[in-house]
Amino acid sequence: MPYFISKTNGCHFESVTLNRPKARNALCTPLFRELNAALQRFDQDPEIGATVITGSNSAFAAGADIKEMKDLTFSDAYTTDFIELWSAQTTAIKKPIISAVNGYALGGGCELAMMADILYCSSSATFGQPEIKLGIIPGAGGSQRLTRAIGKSRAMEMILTGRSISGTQAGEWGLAARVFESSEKCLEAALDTAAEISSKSKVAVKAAKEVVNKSQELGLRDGVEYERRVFHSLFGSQDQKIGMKAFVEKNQNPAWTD
Ligand code: CO8
Repeated sequence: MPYFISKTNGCHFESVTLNRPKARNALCTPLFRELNAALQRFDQDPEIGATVITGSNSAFAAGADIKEMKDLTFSDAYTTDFIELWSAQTTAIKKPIISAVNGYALGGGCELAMMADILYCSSSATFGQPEIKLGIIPGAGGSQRLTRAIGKSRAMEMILTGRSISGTQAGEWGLAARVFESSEKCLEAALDTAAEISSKSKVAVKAAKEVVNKSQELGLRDGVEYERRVFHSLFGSQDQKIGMKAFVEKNQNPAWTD
């Protein structure tokens, strides 16, 4: 059985459903290899504008595969750069990724959800970094992305105790962009947003993702400077001409070409 089900939606965006139900979608090596290979494929496909990643109603992903990791030695982890390639590849994707989180998003599952550009969840979702209970710490960016999303004190409490929070709380704390009353509504909204993003200029969407992500790495002055450079460069695109001409001509549906 494949580790995920991939669906092309009207040729414009892709949705990936993690599919390892017996292990609550635990992220074993073959699963994230396949997931990254698919994300890279979509990234290079000119027809596709965005990707939605989701799991089942009961589990987005219950973390890295503990059974696979339990006998790992320091030497193996260090020499093979365990995890590094996985998160480096996921975060190198240039087109928008939306995570639709229902059920458990724990450990590496929470980290995968946070690697997405937009995070939606249902109110009953469960987010947590329970690694401390296993004698380890988050290893795929959880300590950094969670802290940036919800602040140091809340992230410390979650990471030091291993306590989880609900989807409702994730919305209140700013981890999720939007919270829905059911799994179905959450996925539907994620697909709608992916469709909307896919209808926009691809060159502008790519540039927008790039500059927002820079805000996580650069200070304000350098970030604003970076944004201005990319903004200037878009005046070299066809889509800038097409979009502004369409506005002036009161055309609501510009036909993007870049
Ligand atoms: N790894 C391996 N197997 C798992 C995992 C997991 N993370 N989570 C669940 N399973 C398996 C269980 O072992 C069980 O298997 P079996 O039927 O063979 O006994 C099956 O899935 C069902 O699990 P439960 O019976 O426990 O199901 P419940 O519905 O009672 O509970 C929970 C669901 C709450 C999700 C529970 O399974 C749980 O607590 N899982 C572990 C959560 C966790 O600790 N996650 C953190 C893992 S460490 C991590 O992610 C480090 C991140 C490093 C970077 C990321 C790299 C990929």
